[in-house]
Amino acid sequence: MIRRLSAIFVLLLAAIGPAQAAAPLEVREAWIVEAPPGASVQAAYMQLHNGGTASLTVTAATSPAFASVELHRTVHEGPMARMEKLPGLPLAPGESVSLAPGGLHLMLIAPRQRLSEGETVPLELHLDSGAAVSIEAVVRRTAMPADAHHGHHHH
Ligand SMILES: [Cu+2]
Repeated sequence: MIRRLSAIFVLLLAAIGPAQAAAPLEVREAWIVEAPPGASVQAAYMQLHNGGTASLTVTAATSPAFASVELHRTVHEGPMARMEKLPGLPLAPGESVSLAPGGLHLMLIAPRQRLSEGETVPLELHLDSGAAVSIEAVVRRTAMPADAHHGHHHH
């Protein structure tokens, strides 16, 4: 009798757990710019969509392949471009946001090893709700003037 009750309890936990962890954030086309040897930062881009009925905010990101990850925006001031760190990226219900070259990006700081074209890198996006969304970004080779310049310091 006791054994049967505990089996039911385990089933209930299994049913409740994933539902609470689910996040309405949809992530597509995540990719990372292949960096030259010795580069200290790399940019990641992706399409974000809030498929839920409530607002959400991406508050942080992490990756086991990098020491830290920041949310950045490239700001153009005349001929100059600089990057600023954002505290979070809010998405209204149904809203889509592009992280794309020359604009919003994830700044991947201090790679633990050099990543080659075609490799996939796990990333985790953390939301204000406490949920996290795990994605994989593929490394691509491309010319990237705006977000990979050297006038940017992380110390
Ligand atoms: Cu940046």
